[in-house]
Amino acid sequence: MKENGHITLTLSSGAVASTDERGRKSLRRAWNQLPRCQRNLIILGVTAFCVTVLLCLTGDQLIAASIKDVEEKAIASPYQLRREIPLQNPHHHPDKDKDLIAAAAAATPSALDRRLPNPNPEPADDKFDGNIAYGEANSAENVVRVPDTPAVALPALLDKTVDNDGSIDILNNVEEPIERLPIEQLDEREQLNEAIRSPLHLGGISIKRHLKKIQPLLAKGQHFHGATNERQSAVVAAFKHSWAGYQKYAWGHDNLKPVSQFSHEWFGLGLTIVDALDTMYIMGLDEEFKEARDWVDLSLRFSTKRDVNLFEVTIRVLGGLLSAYHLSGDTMFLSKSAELGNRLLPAFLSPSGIPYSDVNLGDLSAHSPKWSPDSSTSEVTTIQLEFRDLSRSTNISIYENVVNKVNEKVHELDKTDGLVPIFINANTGTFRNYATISLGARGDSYYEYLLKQWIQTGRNDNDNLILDYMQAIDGVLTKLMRRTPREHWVYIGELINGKDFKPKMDHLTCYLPGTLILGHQNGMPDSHLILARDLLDTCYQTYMQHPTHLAAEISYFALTDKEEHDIYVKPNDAHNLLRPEFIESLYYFYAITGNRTYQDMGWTIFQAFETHAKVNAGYTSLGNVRNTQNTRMRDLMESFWLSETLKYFYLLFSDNRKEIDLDQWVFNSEGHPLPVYPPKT
Ligand code: DMJ
Repeated sequence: MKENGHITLTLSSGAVASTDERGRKSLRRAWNQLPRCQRNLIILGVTAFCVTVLLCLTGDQLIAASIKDVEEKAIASPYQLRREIPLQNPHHHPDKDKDLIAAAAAATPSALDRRLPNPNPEPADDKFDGNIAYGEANSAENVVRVPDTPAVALPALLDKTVDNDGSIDILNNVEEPIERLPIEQLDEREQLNEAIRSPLHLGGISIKRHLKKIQPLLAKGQHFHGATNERQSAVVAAFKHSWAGYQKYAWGHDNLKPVSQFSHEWFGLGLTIVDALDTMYIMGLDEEFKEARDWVDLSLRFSTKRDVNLFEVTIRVLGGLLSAYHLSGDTMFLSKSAELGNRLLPAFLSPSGIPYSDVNLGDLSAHSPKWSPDSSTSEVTTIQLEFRDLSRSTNISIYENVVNKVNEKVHELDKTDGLVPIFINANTGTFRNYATISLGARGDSYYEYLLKQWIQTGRNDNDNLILDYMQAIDGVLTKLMRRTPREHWVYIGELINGKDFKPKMDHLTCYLPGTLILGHQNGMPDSHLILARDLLDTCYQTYMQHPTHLAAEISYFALTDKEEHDIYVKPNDAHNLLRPEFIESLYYFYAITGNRTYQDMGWTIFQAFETHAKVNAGYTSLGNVRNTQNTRMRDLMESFWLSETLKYFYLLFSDNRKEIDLDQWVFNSEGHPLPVYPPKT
């Protein structure tokens, strides 16, 4: 003890500093007199002490600086964090990082976009000339965002490596992974927030790594042999003609304007390419598919700060990517789907869980439409097939959970004999009072997805989905179905204010015969089949009664025999947008019955499109189907022409009516086939 005390004293810095030569010698002597093992122990202790002091100071300072930096940036811009993190990495090597970023840039511009300033920034006045303008920002109160970076987000943000999906691992040299709560152990709201904060992650790790982890679950891909007869070849030729015009004049843009030979932008997501992927795959257009695939891989970006419509992007882009993934087995499509799925999730941050209609994919915020506080009922109920498929494909439940909640909410609301008003409020979760009831615009695919979701999930008995569907079709039969006075055409009208019958039917409603026969095939009552047949005939009439053999957007029906025609079209409703619904129904009738009459009906209409809609650079929408000499070309080739109309024509004309087996696949509302899953036990 005494010796220890002496040593302690002589080692104190002040004493050492004032000691003379003699003192130093006596100190050395005293040191030498100590037993060797004691000296070693002391050296070890002092070294450990110094190292600890050094480490603590440096480490604390580093960690403090790092966390402060992260927090400050989180407040300023919560979703840009990833870009900044490498700069705070104590292990990072600036030159190496530069090289890695450059390599990633060469390989994946889309990934680079997420980390470097955009070389082609969006013009400040971001205008849209589409049907609906989604460009302007909403007022701040109406916009929801995830709260700024809480603790759960940090581990995910820290766990990164530069890989093909563009994420960055700052802990490259650390052997032990950071401990984090497994994503499925977070409560649902936290899972939702976590997915939104880290759109390049799945389950807390990079999407790519997650997909590697679930390798055995991944899709294997399907084989298609291409056209086998003249009609199918004619459809393939129509597809190629459309594609060539799009490639030449609108490549990478949403749509083609085939008359002016220009592009049309809506969401800036290359809609035509993504929507057409699975059609090309099914048609066996390998070269075109490969080119489109590479565009998706290298150029499809979701990080642009731009409002998009949740429903449209879900059915066209998410549905298109997922379908391309299932058919081709290429996981790049699943990877893109997962990022997009995460970026769409802010829509579900509403108080009720009913999604907002608009999402800003780059900003990760969501809001109601600018023109109304309400979402369309069909839009919030026509995202479920896609979000569920994303969950089942990635083994991450959050996507399915949020859309199941929408199902539950809507199920609980009061309806009119199973029929729903066409507007619903995302804040209150209730239908708009006195809104119209319609199986056309804003109502249509609510009914379609009740049946198709039930099929997708293995057709469980007593599932609310199928109970609601059956009740709704009863409502259609009792409240909306009528016959014309002379020719007895069956049609589905609307209830204005939820009660006053209007004999108006959108072309959109012509999807219903197909859905009804699909339901009948899956056990629904014969009354559904009878309605399906009658309605199919009427829809055919809406084409055949015009000299162009093309249907108008909206048809009206006589209520009494005093009216001149049983079916008539008003001048403002006489346009044709190349819509698919009737061809879709013909396809279901052929696929389910094998009756080739439906093929012949489809062939007549295909030829009408060839005659009136085909132009040098593609196929165009028309302003007037009532006069062959004055069709008034409207100059837009919608992406659904490629994803749906031509796909359904092609499948309708197939010699093999099970080219897509309806027991194994369910088409989403944009014509993208997704797999049917076995029932959950
Ligand atoms: C497509 O985008 C989808 O079919 C949607 O469900 C309704 N509208 C168009 C086609 O008409």
